[in-house]
Amino acid sequence: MKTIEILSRHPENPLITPDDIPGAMQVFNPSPALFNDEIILLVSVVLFDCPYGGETRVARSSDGIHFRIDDQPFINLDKNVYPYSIAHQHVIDNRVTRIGDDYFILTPVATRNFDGPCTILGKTCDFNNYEVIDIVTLPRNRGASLFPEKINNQYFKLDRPGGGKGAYGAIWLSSSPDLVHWGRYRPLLAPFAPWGGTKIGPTPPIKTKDGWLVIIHGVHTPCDGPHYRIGALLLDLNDPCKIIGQTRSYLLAPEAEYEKNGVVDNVVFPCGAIWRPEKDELMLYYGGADTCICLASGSVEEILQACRNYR
Ligand code: BMA
Repeated sequence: MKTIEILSRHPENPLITPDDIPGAMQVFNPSPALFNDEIILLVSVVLFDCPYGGETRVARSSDGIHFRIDDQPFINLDKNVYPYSIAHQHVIDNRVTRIGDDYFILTPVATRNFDGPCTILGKTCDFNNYEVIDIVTLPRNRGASLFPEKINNQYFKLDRPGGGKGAYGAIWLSSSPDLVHWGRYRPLLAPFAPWGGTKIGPTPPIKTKDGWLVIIHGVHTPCDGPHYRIGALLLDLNDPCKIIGQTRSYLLAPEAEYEKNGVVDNVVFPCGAIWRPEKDELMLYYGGADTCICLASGSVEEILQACRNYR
């Protein structure tokens, strides 16, 4: 099994490293959005003087390659306000989805003494002000990702319950009339051998003519520890419970030095991607070895073909 050769790494990778943020040990797992003429990344940052938790910063760029990074955290949960009083300070790995003029953000937030991360829904219209909305998953749930529009008059989200040490993490689907009350849970995809047998996780679906394209990560754990790779799924446009395509192999695996060696070795980790239909280009920003931020890009048409043909 080898990488499906569609995505190319940007020659300036890694685009963002801890050297770009004073006091940072890690800057990783970016969630991308197109905002006006800029590419925004919500980046996960761990500082040396806050070793037990990470924060989210906004990075902004006009060319998608060179980023300016805000010097303050973007998401500040008020620990004096119930229920956010249970939130631990680890606020990373966001998934952003634009719906209308708002950008909705799902954040898996660690909880102290409350059984692991639950997902908080918030929103912004300018990437300066963050407004918290509610907790929208029970704990042990990472990677929840919203679809960008209603389907049959309901909002949909992908979830990754389970996970954690020694556990098994599958992808589920749920729907909601208002983004806050969720139900009609449906199992979508179980972990699969050989490269996603430990756990898998979603990112926000991208609408294409052939179906909802979902970039996923898959984890395989040989004796040298977990290896994180990236693949894709294709879901039916009208009935997203139906998987109509899937890459058999992966689109990206830890092969470059900055993906193989870092704070956590052998990790390429996606939290979303930007599609430029006019150029048939997917811009996949991802974390390398939980240490830096990288870009790989390639043809969406070829990724769709790989999904349809189970390549
Ligand atoms: C996952 C998350 C990610 C991280 C990955 C690899 O469980 O914690 O933030 O990139 O593990 O360490």
